[in-house]
Amino acid sequence: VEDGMSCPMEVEKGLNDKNENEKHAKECDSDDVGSCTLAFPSISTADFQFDLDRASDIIVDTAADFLQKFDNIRLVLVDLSEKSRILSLVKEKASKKSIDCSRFFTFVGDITQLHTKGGLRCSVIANAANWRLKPGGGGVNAAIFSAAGESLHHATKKCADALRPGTSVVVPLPSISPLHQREGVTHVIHVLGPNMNPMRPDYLKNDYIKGSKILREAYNSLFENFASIVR
Ligand code: AR6
Repeated sequence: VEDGMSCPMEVEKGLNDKNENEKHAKECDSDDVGSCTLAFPSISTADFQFDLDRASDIIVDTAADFLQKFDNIRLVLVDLSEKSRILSLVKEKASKKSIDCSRFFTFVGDITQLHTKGGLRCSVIANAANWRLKPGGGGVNAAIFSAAGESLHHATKKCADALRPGTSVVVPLPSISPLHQREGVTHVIHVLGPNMNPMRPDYLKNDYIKGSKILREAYNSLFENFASIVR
């Protein structure tokens, strides 16, 4: 359904509606759909302080390109609050581009509780990681490592020691992980985006030419890695 008009996205309110959550949850309420759905947070836009307007352009562009290349997959951008500005921007821009909203949509909720709290099945979730791939820190990284338990830490170590900005790594989540058991998450993809926060090491000093290139690479890497799991 390449028709943005058939999806009233409530963009004019600027808020992210609960009814929309429920609608998408119903559409995704099967294991088959869940197994080809990637849920991801907005990389670099909180702790790493990347500009939201630029980030939303990059998310919509890279997602649209990816959806054209692969059938039968879904991408879901998740954030915690109904007032999330990044969700509103992405919704507005995706709607303007007439992206099929059954294959790419936004969702309000905790990415570690999408099934139990949101009724949404997503077997693959992305993490906005740090370069050392260490648990904790804050944001979505702390939430995912804490919900997944020790086994994610061990599984991650087997796959990689560190990440370069703009790259990602797939980690199969052991079946003993509570995140696997409770939420049906089979893989976590750690992604390292560009850092624009002067209080963190290696920040890009407001260089948005470099930063945007790295964020684009990060999403392309995430989506390609997701495709390699689904294939
Ligand atoms: N569920 C869904 N979205 C979330 C959740 C959650 N549980 N928690 C946060 N978000 P951030 P970054 C959203 O700061 O900017 C860490 O310390 C949040 O609102 O997690 O890439 C790492 O260790 C925002 O939209 O990631 C790194 O050092 C998005 O997730 C550093 O932060 C990303 O926010 C990475 O910073």
